[in-house]
Amino acid sequence: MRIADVGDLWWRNAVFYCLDVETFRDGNGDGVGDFTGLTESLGYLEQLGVTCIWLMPFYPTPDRDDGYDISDFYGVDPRLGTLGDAAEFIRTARSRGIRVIVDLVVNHTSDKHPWFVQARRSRNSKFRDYYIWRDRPTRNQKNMVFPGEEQSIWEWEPKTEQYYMHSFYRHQPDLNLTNSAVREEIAKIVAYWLTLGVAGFRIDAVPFLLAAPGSPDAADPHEFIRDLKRFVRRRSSEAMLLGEVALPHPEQLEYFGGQDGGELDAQFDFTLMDAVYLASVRGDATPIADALRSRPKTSEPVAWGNFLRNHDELTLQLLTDEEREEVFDALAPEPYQRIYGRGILRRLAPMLNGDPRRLRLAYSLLFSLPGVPVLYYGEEIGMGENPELPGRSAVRSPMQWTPERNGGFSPARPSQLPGSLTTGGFGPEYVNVRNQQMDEGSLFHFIRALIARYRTTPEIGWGDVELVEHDTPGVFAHILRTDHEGGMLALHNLTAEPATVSLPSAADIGGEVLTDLLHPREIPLQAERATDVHLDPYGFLWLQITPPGGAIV
Ligand code: TEU
Repeated sequence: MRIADVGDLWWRNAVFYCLDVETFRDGNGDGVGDFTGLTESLGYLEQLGVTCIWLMPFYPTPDRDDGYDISDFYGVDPRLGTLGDAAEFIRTARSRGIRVIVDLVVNHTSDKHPWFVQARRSRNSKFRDYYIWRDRPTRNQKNMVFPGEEQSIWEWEPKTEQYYMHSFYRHQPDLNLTNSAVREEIAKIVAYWLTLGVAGFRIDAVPFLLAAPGSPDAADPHEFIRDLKRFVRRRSSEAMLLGEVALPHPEQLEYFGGQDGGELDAQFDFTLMDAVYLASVRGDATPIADALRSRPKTSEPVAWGNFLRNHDELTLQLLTDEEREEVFDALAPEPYQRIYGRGILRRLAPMLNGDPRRLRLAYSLLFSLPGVPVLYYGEEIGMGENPELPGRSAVRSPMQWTPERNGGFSPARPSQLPGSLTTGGFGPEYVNVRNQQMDEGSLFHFIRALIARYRTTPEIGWGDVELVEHDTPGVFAHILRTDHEGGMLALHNLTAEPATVSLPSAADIGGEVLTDLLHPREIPLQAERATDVHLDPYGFLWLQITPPGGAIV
């Protein structure tokens, strides 16, 4: 790979780690996680090897949607610390080589944001057009995000006798992005956080950044994202935009800006995430191969954020109804584990019954699929959910640091915590950072090793993917390379049975020897004919394709 190709696009092989300051670590003993606690935890994150922290919203908020209801874009929720604490955290992370990106939630504000407080009071308010008002609700309700919790995306405002639009909860009025004054506000917000040292933004709910459905003044969200990208690039040479676009691949291409780019730098791959679950439930690699084939090609370098879980429900909306039922039946058999008819309120480890082989297989896939891995806090130790917590909070319980009280998250009384910890087999007595740090055979050490390998294998983030043809349907085999020769071959056995894969000849693979990147051994390739490679049940291999005279870097 030439340096010129790599440029400054650091996010192409970053390791992202998403966390909520509120539930990560309490530094002042009041029961709530804070920036002081987070800053003190940086050594841990450095040891794990993550290179970029994505902070979920930490801004002042009425907290009716876990902080995604913002009442001041320029501040810090006082429960989490001061603006100074946040700035100090961003600086300290950077000095340890870890970048920070922050959630940019500008589809809506809280109804307690001063803009909305004024906008709803009078039709003549200068903030009225910051939001979307109609005399009559439109019939088009296809953007309903919380079926069962909200009946409509329109809410009546009795004082000024109009409806306002809210794609999410009724306390989250949608901003009117067709209004240039709103766009200027957003530019100021972005510029402000860049000045404080963040390296980019996770843009919330990108497809919703439209005006009211069917309205004549519907904004072109692409124009907005293009402008935002240009602006961000002018202000910072390194800042990136990672978009949450939970849509099928062809529509995602548009949010990269089409073939030529110019919009988002990176997007989460919801299609691939759903495919990984379907494939592992079926023990069949086909869905993963199909998902990778359907990824759109671009001439500009863009990045795909791969993930297994995030802070929301595991949304299976891109699967067909039958496929979704298959995943539901296998991973969320109980009705209380499901939500909105599309998602699962569980973390990965309990879904896989804590089976270490399946967990390792899943993370091996996450770190070797083409793109950049995004971890959600606690995944590295196999944390579980707390089904006692309401809705999506189930997967947002406090980080488990030690086996002691409150899992070492906070010395406060348990009733002061933002949510109670997981109990039972996934509780802190059994699943915690301290024990796993001391145990070389733990999931923590395994993920740490994967991260280290990922970081020294730039092909995974940068390379082109080739799907290897073979006759074992339960095994997913792919090659990542940036040049014609060499690269990495990964094999994943998605089944509970041992498997044998017949690999193409050395000439076809483009190397002489396969060097195991996770264990010390080599597999010579046959020059002219197939080489059989054996995999354990749920086994996997990362193999460097070593050309003649080549060596591990
Ligand atoms: O989510 C927005 C979003 O589009 C998805 O969560 C959506 O609900 C799902 O893909 C099904 O379509 C973001 C945040 O991740 C979430 O926590 C917030 O509640 C939401 O925005 C509102 O800000």
